[in-house]
Amino acid sequence: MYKPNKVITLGQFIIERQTDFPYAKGELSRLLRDIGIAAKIVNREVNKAGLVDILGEAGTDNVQGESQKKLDVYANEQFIAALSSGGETCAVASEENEEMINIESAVSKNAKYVVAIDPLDGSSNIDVNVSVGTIFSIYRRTTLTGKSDLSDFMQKGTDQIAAGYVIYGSSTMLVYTTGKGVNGFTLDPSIGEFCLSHPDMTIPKTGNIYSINEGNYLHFPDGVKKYMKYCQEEDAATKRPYASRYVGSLVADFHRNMLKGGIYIYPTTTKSPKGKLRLMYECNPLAMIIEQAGGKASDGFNRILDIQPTTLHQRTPLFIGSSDMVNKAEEMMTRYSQVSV
Ligand code: P6P
Repeated sequence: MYKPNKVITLGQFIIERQTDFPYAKGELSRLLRDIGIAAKIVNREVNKAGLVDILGEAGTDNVQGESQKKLDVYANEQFIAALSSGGETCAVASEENEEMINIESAVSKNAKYVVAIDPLDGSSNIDVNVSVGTIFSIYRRTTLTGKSDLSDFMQKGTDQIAAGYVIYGSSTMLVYTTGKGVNGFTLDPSIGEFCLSHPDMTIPKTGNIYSINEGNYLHFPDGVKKYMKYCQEEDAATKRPYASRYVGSLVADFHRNMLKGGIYIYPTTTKSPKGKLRLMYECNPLAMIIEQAGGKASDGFNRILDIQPTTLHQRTPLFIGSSDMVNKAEEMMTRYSQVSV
């Protein structure tokens, strides 16, 4: 007898998991739905970027002083609009905006959540058709009433309510966690829905892929140099040498390593003495996801999720992926690059 595969859409899944939050009245579910809607809109533009005048420079710079691509400005606008109209978010902190954005309409609705987001990470790859991504982090506001303020965002990664990413690649996927495991949804363009395709995602305890920009080798800490040499040594028992895979798009490297096992490292360099990646909307959300998937995320010495933020756009070194591989890299950092206190 024909048994149709049961398709579970993101919306259905969120509602079914509502019971994970007995005290929630659906606000988080609606917030996740809003993010899914914006991701579908951004996906539509990413997929036709080569056909319309949406490629290239926007002629503006973001807070990091990086030239903004038209598509990352567009993506930023779409996610902020979706979160604003959804009414569940009282403030947004975006890589593309220097200051946090208060959503007045939501404040009047007593919205519970704030969202930190990198609307289109890896956007320099758009023009060459390499996968890009969105990364988001959701916190419960700590201020009690009225306008949100910076203190709502100055929460450790361990306080995140939910975190996720969207990868706009050979297929478009939304992967998220609310602290009860990690689930992946693939966009089915024929029905315009994200459908559950990767339930209960876990990262292999070890792997044989390392992702790092080897071009910065001379500027890396000695511990990173030693770990890279370790990855390159011949040793059949540990399946070395590992494969070097670096897309130059964090979400693409992270997602591949999640599925196959591996480690991604963006350490300090002379050009980025605090690391390049941002804590609030790149490292913390991916660290929550990787830990929920059984992996590990540190700055080379300390757990990412334990870092106390002090500014919205602060950077941190990032070692993230299979736990055995991160442990080995940390061992090298401790042995060869321990910062003398
Ligand atoms: P580099 C993209 O700008 C990004 O933030 C990540 O997506 C990517 O992994 C990294 O920077 C690439 O940086 O210095 O190696 O080009």
